[in-house]
Amino acid sequence: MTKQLNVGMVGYGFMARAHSNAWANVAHFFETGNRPVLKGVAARNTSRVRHFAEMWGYESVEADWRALIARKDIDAIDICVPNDLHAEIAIAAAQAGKMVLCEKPLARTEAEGKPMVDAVEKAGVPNMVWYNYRRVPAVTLIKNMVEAGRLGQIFHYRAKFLQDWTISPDVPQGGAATWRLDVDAAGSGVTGDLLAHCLDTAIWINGGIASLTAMTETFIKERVHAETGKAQAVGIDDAAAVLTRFGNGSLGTFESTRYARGHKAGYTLEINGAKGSLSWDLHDLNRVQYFDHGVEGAQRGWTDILVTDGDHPYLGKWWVPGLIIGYEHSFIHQVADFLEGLRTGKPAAPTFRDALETNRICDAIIASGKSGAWVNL
Ligand code: SOE
Repeated sequence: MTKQLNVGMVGYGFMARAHSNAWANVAHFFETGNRPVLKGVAARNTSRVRHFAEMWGYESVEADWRALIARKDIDAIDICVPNDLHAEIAIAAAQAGKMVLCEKPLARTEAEGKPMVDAVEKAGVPNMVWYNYRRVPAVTLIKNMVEAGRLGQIFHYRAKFLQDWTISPDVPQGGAATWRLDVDAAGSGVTGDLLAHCLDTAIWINGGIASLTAMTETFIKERVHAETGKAQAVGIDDAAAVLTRFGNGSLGTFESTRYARGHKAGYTLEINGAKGSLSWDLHDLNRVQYFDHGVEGAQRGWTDILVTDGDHPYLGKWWVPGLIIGYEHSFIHQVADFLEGLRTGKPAAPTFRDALETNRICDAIIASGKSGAWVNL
């Protein structure tokens, strides 16, 4: 029998739209035993949150997230606000016995994330962090192929996430639209915002990172703060380049920046193993490039796999082979897995505890960027 699962959203920005779309649509495509209902949304800006509620069909609005958490008719709290607010909301939600879903990164630092993990585990409430790129079917296919041993021993994992929207010194820091540039709100710059995605996918596919060294840079040292109107030192990393050694002996290279002119969301990854290579590009997200060294010499070459068939991950629930899907589907898949986890009792990853590891790696990157030293994890 299908149960109703009442969702309480905190926030109304870009990520709240991506998550709301997932909650609203998941039950049309995935039978998970739970039908999410957009029950309430909370934010301080009452006119904006009312407009958001109307657009997405939320049944009610609260001006304070505490009121949303206090409500008996809310089952799950979904946190889509700047990183500095994650911990307080998540801990309060867990203590009130709600399921808690949190936009990535879990927290600004590992130290801030630890009590969040403790709170959800103490309360025994289902929890998950929205690292959505794991659920792009092509990325899931790569994970499955690596796990099945198709690449053999892994030598290299390579990933980058490139953007270009902060190159102008006129972009402010802080405030609703540009809090990602304010170290107090975000915790870090590209490391926690972009590289965290690459790291989450990497440790999921290739296992844990044993040690790393990083170069980080802040190209623009001062920006006006949107809230005070005053120029203030910039505390975030604008770019990061990282070398890692994985526990399985392979080498990793990671890069993220908001200063790669022409790149808007250039997330790419590649893995090289003894038996083959696999690569993926977010801008062509339905495809996997596969080199199989096992193919007879004269026919050996890169194969372009269009990941839209019914036997590809998640695709059996969508259209017919050949019809592509997009960015928003990764969130629908994540919520489908979360609901499936409720049904089976096997929690969907990454849980808060899983995502704390990504925070730990991000902290090491920031520390190494300052010291120039290798960090053992
Ligand atoms: C930043 O521009 C951003 O929106 C990230 O915050 C998201 O996590 C990433 O998926 C796309 O870029």
